[in-house]
Amino acid sequence: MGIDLKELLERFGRGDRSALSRVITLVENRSSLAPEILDALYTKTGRAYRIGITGPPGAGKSTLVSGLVQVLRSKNKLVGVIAVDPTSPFTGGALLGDRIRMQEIGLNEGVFVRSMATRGSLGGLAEAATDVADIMDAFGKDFVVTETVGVGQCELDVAEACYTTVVVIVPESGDSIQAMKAGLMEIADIIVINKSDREGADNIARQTRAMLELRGERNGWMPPVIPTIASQSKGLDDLYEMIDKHRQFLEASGLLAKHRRTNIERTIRALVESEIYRTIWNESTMHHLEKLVDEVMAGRISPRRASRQLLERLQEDGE
Ligand SMILES: Nc1nc2c(ncn2[C@@H]2O[C@H](COP(=O)(O)OP(=O)(O)O)[C@@H](O)[C@H]2O)c(=O)[nH]1
Ligand SMILES: [Mg+2]
Repeated sequence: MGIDLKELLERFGRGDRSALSRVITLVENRSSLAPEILDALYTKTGRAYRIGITGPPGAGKSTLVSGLVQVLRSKNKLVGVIAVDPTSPFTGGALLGDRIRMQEIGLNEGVFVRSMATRGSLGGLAEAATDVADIMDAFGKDFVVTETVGVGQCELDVAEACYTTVVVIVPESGDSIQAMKAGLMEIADIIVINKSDREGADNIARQTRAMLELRGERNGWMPPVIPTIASQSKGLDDLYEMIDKHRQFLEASGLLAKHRRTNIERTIRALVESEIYRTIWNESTMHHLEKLVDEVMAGRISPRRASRQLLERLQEDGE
C-alpha cells in the first residue's frame, strides 16, 4: 500500500481533517514515514499553546476538557484534544465513556480529538503524545489540550511537557493528600477542585491552599485553586482566565521560552538515546552478552568486568 507523502502533506497543509488523522496514525504507529513527516511539519510548529489536564481517574477530567473546549470555541480558537486513556486490563481498549464524550466535542468544527491508548507498556508514550501535539500544532491549532491520568511517571512527563498543567482533584476525603503523594502537586500550575457541588468542597479548597502556601511560590508563580462543577459547566470561564493569566506570566518572565528549550532538549536526548539503544543491542552484541553472562554465572568474572569488556568491544566496533 503505497502512500503519496507529498500529496498527503499538501492536503494536511490545506487543513484537510482526514489528512490530519492519517498523519497522526502514521506517526503513532511508528511508520517508516514518521521521521520524514515529523521533520517536514516541524517548521510549522511553535504556535499552539499546550495545556495538560491531569488527575485521578473519575475526577471529571474529560468533562472538564469538553467544557474548556467549549469556552475556547466561543472565543473562536482552534483546538486539538489528546486523550491519553488508561488501558482497561480486561478489554485492553480505551474507556468507552471517554470515547463517546470525546467524540461529542469532536463533532464541533474547529476541534480535533484523538485518543491514544497506553497499551500497558509505557515506553515511548510521552514521545508519541508530544509528536501528536506537534502535529496538531502544525495543523494550525491555537490550543492543544492533553488529558492524562495522574498515575505513573510517564503520565506526569506528558503533563509536564505542556506549558500550563492543570491538576484536577475532587472533594473526596484524602484526595489532595493522594495527589500530593503522587507528585501531582509538584507539577501543578493550577489546581481545580472539581465536583464542587459535593460536600466538603470548600474544606478541601482551603486545605489545598494552605498546603500550597506552606510550600510557597514555584518559579515566581503561586498555583491558584479553582472550584469547578464541570458537569454543569460552572467555573470553566474562571479556569480559562487563570490559564491565560499563567500564560501571560510565562511569556513575560521568559519562562515559556525556557520551558520550550527544556522540551526540545529532552526530545533530542530521547531521540539520541533510543537510536543508541537500537544500535548497541544488535544481534552481535546480544550474542556477546550471552557469553559474558555465562562467564559471570561460572564465577569467572564480575558483572562490572563483563560490562567493561562489552563496552571495549563496542568502542572497537565504532572505530
Ligand atoms: N457531581 C459531579 N459529577 C461530575 C462533575 N464533573 C464530572 N462529573 C461526573 O464524574 C464522572 C467521571 O467524569 P470523567 O470526566 O469521565 O472523569 P475522568 O476519568 O477524570 O475523565 C462522570 O460521571 C461525570 O459526569 C461535577 O462537577 N460534579
Ligand atoms: Mg477521562
